[in-house]
Amino acid sequence: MKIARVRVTPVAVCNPPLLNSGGLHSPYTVRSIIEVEADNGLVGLGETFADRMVLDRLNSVRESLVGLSPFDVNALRRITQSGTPPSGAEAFRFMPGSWNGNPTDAKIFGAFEAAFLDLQARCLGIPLCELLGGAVRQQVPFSAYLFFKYSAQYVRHVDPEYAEYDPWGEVLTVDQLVAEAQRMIDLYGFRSIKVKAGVLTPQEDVACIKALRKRFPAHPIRLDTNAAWSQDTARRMAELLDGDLEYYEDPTPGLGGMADLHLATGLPMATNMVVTDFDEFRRNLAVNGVQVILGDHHYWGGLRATQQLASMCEMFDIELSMHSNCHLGISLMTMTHVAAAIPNLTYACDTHYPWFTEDLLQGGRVPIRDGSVAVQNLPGMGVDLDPKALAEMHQQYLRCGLSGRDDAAQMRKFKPDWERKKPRF
Ligand code: GKR
Ligand code: MG
Repeated sequence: MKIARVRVTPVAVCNPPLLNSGGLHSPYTVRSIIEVEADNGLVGLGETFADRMVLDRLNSVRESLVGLSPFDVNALRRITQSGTPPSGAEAFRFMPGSWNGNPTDAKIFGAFEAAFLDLQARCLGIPLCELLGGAVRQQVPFSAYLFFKYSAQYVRHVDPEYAEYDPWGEVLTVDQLVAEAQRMIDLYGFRSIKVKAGVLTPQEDVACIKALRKRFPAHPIRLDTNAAWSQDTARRMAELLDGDLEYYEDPTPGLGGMADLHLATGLPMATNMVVTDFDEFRRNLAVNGVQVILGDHHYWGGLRATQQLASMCEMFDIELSMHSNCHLGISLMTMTHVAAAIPNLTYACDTHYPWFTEDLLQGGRVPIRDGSVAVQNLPGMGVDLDPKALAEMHQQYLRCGLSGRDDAAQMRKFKPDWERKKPRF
């Protein structure tokens, strides 16, 4: 069996005005949808970033994959490693204020590898997680990912591209955040909570955690400022938050800063900012900076690399959670299958999925029930593309004109003097 066609389609999905310490989400998030079609007609799916540099690299290797066996992942690795490494200036931003240093090759390989593995599983007629070693859980838990946000009504005065539909409204106070949590938990049944902090003052963030703790006493809560707090602030807030947090996610910049904070507070430090590849993993071992790593197959180099990360975490007594960036259902199902096959991924995974209303899957959006996504006994990741929805979201991509993410620039449309500061408080 050979690969007959490879399609990479950039799409844009409507994004609400979510805030983080790096700025404001734009009205659209761009994603690349990958289809790897075998000569038997089966199609493996993948989804990844669509920032210009990634999209160009995906397109530049796409044709070279035609004729390969979908089982020949080593050939895929050779082909995706042959590109020119990006210069520093080309490195793209994929999380607030952080220019990811890990090689683009890992993102390109990982994007196609996920689709290759999905295709392999479809060819074998087994679920993707079975190919990955078998499901250790049939229901993969996710967390309620809370964001502060502007209301659509407010942002549309400046940027009418934001969708009018906004059932969440403005979320800029403690009470509004608790109401957001309540709504998200009522809708999806989440059993743990993640708060994207670093937007309001640290004291307000702490008040939010306290209010959430009171309202949802059984829900573990994690807080993530994306390095918006200084060492000193993070230490003082840790004292106030004593016993309230499941883990402290990127409270302060740098691996060294996280190590000092862990030493000072004893709290488990978690990251998706300072340990993002295997080199950084090694550096972390030397300083014990973080005790929880958020894996993410989109930039760790695919599904097998995520499993390799899991094994290394197990070997070195590091815990594993899962990072999310804005994504659609193909990413959600890929995350679900790899998480289902990793025994030591014991935390609920992050997901942005509830923040979107669109998707491009046959049968509509992926259901999240009781806070979990179910692994279905279907070939591959168990979902198929709706070609009409794909075409419409591709048109949306062409119309919106975005080819990446710049939360700071978007924020400056509202606050012209606003600057990204790391740390801010
Ligand atoms: O979507 O604003 C956001 C998040 O802040 C995202 O960009 C982060 O990468 O979710 C991520 C995180 O956990 O840091
Ligand atoms: Mg994070």
